[in-house]
Amino acid sequence: MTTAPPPTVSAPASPAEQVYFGHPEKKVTLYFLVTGLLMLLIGVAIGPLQALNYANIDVYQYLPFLKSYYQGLSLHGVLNALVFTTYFISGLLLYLPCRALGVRPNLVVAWAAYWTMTIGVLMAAWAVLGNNATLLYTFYPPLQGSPLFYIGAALLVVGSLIIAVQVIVIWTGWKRQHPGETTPLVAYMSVATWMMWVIASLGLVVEVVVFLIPWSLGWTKGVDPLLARTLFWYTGHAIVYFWVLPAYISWYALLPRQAGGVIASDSMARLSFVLFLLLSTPVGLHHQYSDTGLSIGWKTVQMLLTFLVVVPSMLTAFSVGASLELAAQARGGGGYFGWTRRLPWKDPVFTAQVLAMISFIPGGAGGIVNASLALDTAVHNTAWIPGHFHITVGTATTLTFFAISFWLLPHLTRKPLASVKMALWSAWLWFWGMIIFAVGMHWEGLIGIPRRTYFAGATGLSEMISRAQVPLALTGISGMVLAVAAVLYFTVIFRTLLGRTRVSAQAEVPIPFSQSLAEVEALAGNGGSPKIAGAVRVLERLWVFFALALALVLVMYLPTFISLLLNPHPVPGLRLW
Ligand code: HEM
Ligand SMILES: [Cu+2]
Repeated sequence: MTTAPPPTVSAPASPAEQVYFGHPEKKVTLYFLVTGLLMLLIGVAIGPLQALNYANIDVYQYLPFLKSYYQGLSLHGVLNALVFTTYFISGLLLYLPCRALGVRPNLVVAWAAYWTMTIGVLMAAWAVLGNNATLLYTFYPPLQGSPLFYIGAALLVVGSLIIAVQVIVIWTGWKRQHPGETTPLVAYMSVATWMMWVIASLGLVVEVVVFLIPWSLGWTKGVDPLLARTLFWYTGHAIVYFWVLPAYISWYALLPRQAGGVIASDSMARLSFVLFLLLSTPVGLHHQYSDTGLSIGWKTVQMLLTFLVVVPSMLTAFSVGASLELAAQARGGGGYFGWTRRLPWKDPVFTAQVLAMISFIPGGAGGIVNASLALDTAVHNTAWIPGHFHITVGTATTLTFFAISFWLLPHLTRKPLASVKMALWSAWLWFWGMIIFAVGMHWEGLIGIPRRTYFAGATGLSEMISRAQVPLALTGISGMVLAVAAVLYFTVIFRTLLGRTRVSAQAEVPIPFSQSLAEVEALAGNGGSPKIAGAVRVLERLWVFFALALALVLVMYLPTFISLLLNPHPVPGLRLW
């Protein structure tokens, strides 16, 4: 990047306006991303204290603004897993598909989504900070929080759905204007992700709007906990794909160019997204193996469907791996593993994403254990579970979003990344911190150490704790490593955002849309395979797959919901904190 002075553009007056000139949607994107990162900053600040709690070091007594460990844990889980991700994804999956299609989004709608979300988050934050919604991020009834929390959560989801609808509408408009053309890959994957989220978010919306809000306002006397949990996990499993698919978009379609190569297989990428659209939602019962009152038959069927997700996951792993090998070969690399040395490891955008992918390997393997009816009983509600999701959403997604922020924030603001070195360090430390964390937590889980436990106040665990000294210490240590990683990361981000240098329009960091191998070969005159072209044409019909996904969900869930609705067991709310 050079630091040449901005070019003389006549229309806009201030340098900031100049940056958005031609692409005003950059500003709303920046707001989504930066708000999301601020939420992550607050959420992550509490994480190391929780980790110290596992090492039996109680810092909570010195924090007057937190009434309990569980209030802190609620804030941590909600802000990191629900709020940060939703903001970041909404900004990213609005901007990328619009740029890929060359269409400008309706800015009034985009800002309406941003403010809907923000008002919601402020309401929910007010409730949690006031200790009136210490519900953990799963907010299971009969725990009952302030209505502000539930209304805020609903608005957060509604905001994301506004973006979903906008992107899908833009894409259908584009299709009408470009009959017979294939949707650019990034736009295709974004639309598939949003379609999945439209179906998947239904459970949470119904749970909150139909049941929890009226109940928390005192309009209804009770809520059926099992029905609420089933609606929650209907969304709660699919939401992990809402978190991870944006990372996949980056790995499949942006990383190849960032590594200096091409996409190994465009059609494989499309196929895997169609499979995720079909398979993400109808499997939520695998979170409820221990819930009595649900049919073991449906649990088993959904378990088997869950295992099918292995197929698109493996497609992703091998396709992305092949893209990286192609990139390394283009740089002169060769051999079975020797090629990896030729990759641009000094670039934090690249390295953070590869580390994110590596963390996803044990993450996925652990997921197979969680999804198995028999094995899950050994790890259910133990420290194993947070161990698992910190290397999936907490690393695979979060570290990929770090990588994206390292190029996208400079792209949106034309401000160069403040420190490449510090960015690299933050990525490596986050990776190792989370690996140590995961080793500690999985190990504790196998010993039987429960999750969601304030050790300073817990009784009856001493025998178990005495057997888990080493892993508990690892959790504590990882918290300190992660704290350093977070400080480095946010220092780079704030120094970048507050920096004064802006590069010229010509020197703007480009959006790294990658070419596919087939495209490159076609351009070189070698032609493409007609079979692949036919497959892409079939996959292009996303509405058909959307309808199929909806049908599959109905088949997998309707009998369970009908039986729950016919046998209601409403209970009044409890406040245990
Ligand atoms: C500095 C980095 C982080 C540290 C040290 C950390 C530490 C922890 C610990 C020790 C727990 C378990 C607490 C318990 O069960 O009692 C936990 C829970 C959790 N963390 Fe993190 N975490 C970090 C970052 C993240 C990130 C980036 C995400 C998601 C994007 C995340 C999402 C969650 C969620 C959803 C929970 C569960 C909350 C609940 O049980 O209600 N964490 N974290
Ligand atoms: Cu799941």
